[in-house]
Amino acid sequence: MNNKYWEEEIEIMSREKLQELQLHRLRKSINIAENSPHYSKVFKEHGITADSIRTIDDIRKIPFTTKADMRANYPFGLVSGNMREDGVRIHSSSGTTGTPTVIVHSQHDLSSWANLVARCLYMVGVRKTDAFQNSSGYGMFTGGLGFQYGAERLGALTIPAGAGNSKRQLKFITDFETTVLHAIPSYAIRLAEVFQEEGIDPTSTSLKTLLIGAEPHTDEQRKKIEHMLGVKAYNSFGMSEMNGPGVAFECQEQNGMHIWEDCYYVEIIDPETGEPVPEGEIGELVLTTLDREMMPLFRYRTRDLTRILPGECPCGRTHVRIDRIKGRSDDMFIIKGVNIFPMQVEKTLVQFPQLGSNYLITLETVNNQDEIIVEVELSDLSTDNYIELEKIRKEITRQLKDEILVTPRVKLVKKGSLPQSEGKAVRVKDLRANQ
Ligand code: DLL
Repeated sequence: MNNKYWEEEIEIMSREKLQELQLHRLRKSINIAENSPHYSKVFKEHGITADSIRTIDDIRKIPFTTKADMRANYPFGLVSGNMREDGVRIHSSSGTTGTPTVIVHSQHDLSSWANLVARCLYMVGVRKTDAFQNSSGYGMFTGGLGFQYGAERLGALTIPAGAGNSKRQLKFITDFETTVLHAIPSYAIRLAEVFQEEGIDPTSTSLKTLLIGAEPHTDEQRKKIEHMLGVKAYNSFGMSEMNGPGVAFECQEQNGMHIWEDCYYVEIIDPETGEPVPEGEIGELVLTTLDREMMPLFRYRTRDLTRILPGECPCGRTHVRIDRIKGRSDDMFIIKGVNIFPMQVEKTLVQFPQLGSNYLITLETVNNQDEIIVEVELSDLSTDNYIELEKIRKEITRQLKDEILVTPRVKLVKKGSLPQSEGKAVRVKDLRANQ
């Protein structure tokens, strides 16, 4: 093995070879999925067989799979393998509305997933001599076990710290000389604050690499985290339906995330029409698993909005890069006819050193009009002077208006006064009458 790639042959494979591999694996996945109650029906209705797929573009003959399909088939209607013979682990995501979605893995699936995570870790320079600490919960959330097995596959010394208990996280970092940490971005900020509170300079520890993902964050936020913790932070993308982490990851160029096309077929579509968007344009990410045997998913509508970055990556990997996730099509809200994503608000707020990182967007109906209220915590760098604060508030309002085109009501609140979520941060509360 050379010292740049985990699997050189696959990571720098020519596009032509990669497509051949994709076609081969797509056909194989169709053969497998004919055994699932859901897909056997869908395939029959649409005349899909492995033989009907002659080129990789024929994938478009297969209808999309949606979260609603997964719920309608709860719990095992999309499973292709034999549950008791071949099923080895269930992951289930609660989601916000009712029925959870379920993913079942075979031994092969878990092994392939661990390998993908190891590939991501290796890509950002993690080696077997590193100490890897994971601050994700070890349960149904795939950030726990997903990273655990990936880091073990790589041979790193693993510290399965689990979620929360920030002081203990710090103790592990200093006592066990953690070099690589995995955290969701909102928790990485929390840890940086606890370092400050404890009077420990994070740059005096052995920590050098941070893996952040599982929730949307801006590049500005990443830079802030890097600065606060004195690390390089790499964006990590995935979702339970596609195993979990290990789907796409930034390389050391930190310019877009390579999506592992030997295991996932990527499409970017217009969420309204379902048609592919022109090359390089933003749309909804649609993914097909290519190396899963227990529960292949075809053309899964992720609802995540991104684009494929044009050009080749200087790192040499040939797998396409997707841009930082701009938001989810179901996260977007419309105020006074304008489409707004929470990330636009974050991008503006993060520019102000007087502000902390916790914020909440509330949508309300006042006198039959939609109102947007942005509450944001002040940082330690802020002043107590009312006149100064009012000036800052006005400037934030002005810049937000420039970014989102409607005028929000901005409220500056004391550090620690907004709710701090245990898991992924909740950024939007929609209290409008007609929602
Ligand atoms: O969040 C898997 C994961 C764990 C990824 C740890 C990375 C690290 P779910 O809970 O199913 O799975 O949530 C998936 O989270 O559809 C995106 O909307 C969002 N998401 C995940 N990674 C990113 C990211 C895990 N890097 C959903 N940037 C996805 C923005 C992300 N959003």
